[in-house]
Amino acid sequence: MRFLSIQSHVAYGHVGNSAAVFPLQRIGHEVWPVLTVNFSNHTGYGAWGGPAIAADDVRAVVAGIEDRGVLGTVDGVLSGYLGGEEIVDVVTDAVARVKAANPGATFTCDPVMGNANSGCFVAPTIPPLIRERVVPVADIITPNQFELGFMTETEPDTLETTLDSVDRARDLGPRTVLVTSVLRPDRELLPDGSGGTTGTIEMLAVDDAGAWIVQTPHLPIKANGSGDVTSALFTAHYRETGSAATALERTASSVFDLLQVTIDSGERELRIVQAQDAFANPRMQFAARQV
Ligand code: PXL
Repeated sequence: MRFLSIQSHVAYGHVGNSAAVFPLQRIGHEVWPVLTVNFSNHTGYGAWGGPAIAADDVRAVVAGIEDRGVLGTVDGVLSGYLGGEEIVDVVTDAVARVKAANPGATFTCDPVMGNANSGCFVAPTIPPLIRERVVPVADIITPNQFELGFMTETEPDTLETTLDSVDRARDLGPRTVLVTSVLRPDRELLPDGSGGTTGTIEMLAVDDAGAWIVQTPHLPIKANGSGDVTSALFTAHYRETGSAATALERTASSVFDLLQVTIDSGERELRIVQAQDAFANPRMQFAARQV
């Protein structure tokens, strides 16, 4: 498949397209990265060099692709962190152009706003725009539980309330929702392999065919870019198989192993290249359960 991926680029490290492109390529897909920023590193360091790309320049890149006559061959558009209001228009305009040329193409919006620990970390104007202008034209959305709550003006915490919030999100337009980090208060503990226990984290996928959940140990790492890899892999596997359950299992398997490889390395940045086998041949160590 072919993906038009409108996301950040960083020279050092792995977020945005610098996180999503290689895993997609490694599992056999063509990716056309359109860069929204050209930074030295992700903003988690607190300082960085290089420019945000002006919205008109991002638009010109999409227009140039359109002029080559190939926009109709795109199977999916991906968007991630949206740095400014103008970029929102560029993304929705690109989606409209791709869909006009190929009505079967899908748009995956990762509604990046923040998380339960940090709260909102985008400009305050961005979340309402995502909810009102971007999510309604998305086919697939990949919020974390915090973003799901903001989008739907709910406070999901248990499985039941999270499923309820997903239904509301689906009423906004997208038929497929991946909730990337369900931290329900009543979640189970798992044996940690050395006599103790470890917390768990869940991912939940819902589409017209049903709802599935997968549970993994909660690894002690907060890695910028892991959500970008998750959204990209889920989209690719979902489009390839048509099964939310299979896409969920493959994605959970690959991302868990990516995080474990990263922890083992002691490095701060995701070990995207070193973990490539986890993308190409997911171990499928976690089974999805229908809920
Ligand atoms: O992972 C999302 C992301 C996208 N773009 C930039 C970022 C981050 C996360 O840190 O810094 C520039």
